[in-house]
Amino acid sequence: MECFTEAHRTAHFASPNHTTDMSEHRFELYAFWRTSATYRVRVALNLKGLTAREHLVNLDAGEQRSAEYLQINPLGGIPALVQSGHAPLTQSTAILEFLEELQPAPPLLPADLHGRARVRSLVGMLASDTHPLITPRVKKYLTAHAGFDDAAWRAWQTQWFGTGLAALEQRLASDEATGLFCHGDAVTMADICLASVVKVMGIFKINVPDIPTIGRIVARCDALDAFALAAPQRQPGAPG
Ligand SMILES: N[C@@H](CCC(=O)N[C@@H](CS)C(=O)NCC(=O)O)C(=O)O
Repeated sequence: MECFTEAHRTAHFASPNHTTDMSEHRFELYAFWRTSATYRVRVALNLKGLTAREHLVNLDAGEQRSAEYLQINPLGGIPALVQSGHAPLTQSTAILEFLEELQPAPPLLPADLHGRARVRSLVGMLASDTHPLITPRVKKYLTAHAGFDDAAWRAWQTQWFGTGLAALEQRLASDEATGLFCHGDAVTMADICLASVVKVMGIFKINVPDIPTIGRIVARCDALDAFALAAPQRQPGAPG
């Protein structure tokens, strides 16, 4: 992919419990600074002490719909993760599962069957039922075909962020499995997806009221270096 700008980044957090020699793994991450789904992969790479060379796919310039990028992800979504010698991996949650299996420590899923199902369910609420509604391709369609102006788009964002996060808040606040994080007291994929949605809400200045459990969990995530270093504003290409 010659047309995308390269940006080197290195994870700074080698887990003390690594079970595999990671020197053999080299990844290329097709990314853009503000994308929620890319943030998830950056956090997971950081937590697992893995590194990737980033290639910037500029969403504002529509590069995700270029012929070059559509060869990597025919759906035109960021991110894609490529491990040398293998086909591109798309879908951030599939990439999280891949990284979890590749490098099990630290675990991003609970040890028990029902716990894993709960975490994956929380992930689905965020990554499948909330985030896809506010992507650029949805905005492009609504603007071109449904007469949406900026105010209508903002109302749409507020509606779907609000619906998703209010339901998640209700679930987290009422479920005894919730701990310091979404599931117990250790970071899981659910926290990564939660923080990813809250990050992009911040970028678009959408405020969802009355979500104290979510607020305290995301604050705890943000205090961890693996999350802080993945913050959109700290990525190459972010506005100064
Ligand atoms: N379900 C996909 C979503 C990928 C996706 O839509 N990413 C957004 C950025 S967060 C994107 O690239 N959108 C481009 C567009 O909508 O045109 C995933 O989790 O990887």
